Amino acid sequence: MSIGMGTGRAATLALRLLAERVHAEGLRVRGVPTSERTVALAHELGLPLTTLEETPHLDLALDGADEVDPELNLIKGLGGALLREKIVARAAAPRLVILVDESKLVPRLGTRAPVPVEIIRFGWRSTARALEEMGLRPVLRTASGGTGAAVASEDAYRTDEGHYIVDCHGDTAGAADLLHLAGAIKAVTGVVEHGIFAGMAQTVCVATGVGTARVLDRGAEGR
Ligand code: A5P
Repeated sequence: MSIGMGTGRAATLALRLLAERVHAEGLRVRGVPTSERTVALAHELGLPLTTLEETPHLDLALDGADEVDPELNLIKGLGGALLREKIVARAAAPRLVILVDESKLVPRLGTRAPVPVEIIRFGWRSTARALEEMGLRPVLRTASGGTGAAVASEDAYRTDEGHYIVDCHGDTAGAADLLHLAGAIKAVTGVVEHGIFAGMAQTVCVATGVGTARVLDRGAEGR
């Protein structure tokens, strides 16, 4: 199988378990990693890699999420890999399998997490201002973990593609209009991608305890 390899704690656990089976049972898999961290992990685990150029259609993508709503829409990107994650999820469509614990389930997206938005570095303050004019409160993500408008851009977090991320707080919980919000964010010049994954997850596995999980599936009724 060809597998999209996510980024973050849940994806790391899944890849470690997958590697055990690859080595014990001789499963034949190859993966497209969603970050340089996952590239390093795959090398450490001895999992073979491929690229989307070699393997444009994936059988499955495994990843975590920061929030999951009742329709299985997601916020992703607090780990900083949302752009590659979304490209890999699209290559695996519709087989995006999300692994979370119960703390990630929310009634509406934006309940706890901001919406991460990946933007190009050139003119980033103007891009952030355009997001502000939409009623959002974008905060430049820093490498050091500090926040606030006064943070020097030298300390800005850089994605694997060399972009910045602004975490958008504010009234993002209006999930009734989620697609509109996602579209409006994407339409801002300077925005590369946002962390709203609407209608992309087919299955969400929710860990409910040690060794137990329940599975939420998007069925004919949308979940
Ligand atoms: C990485 O950019 C994110 O989308 C992660 O997949 C997400 O933040 C979940 O990560 P954890 O499994 O570490 O909570």
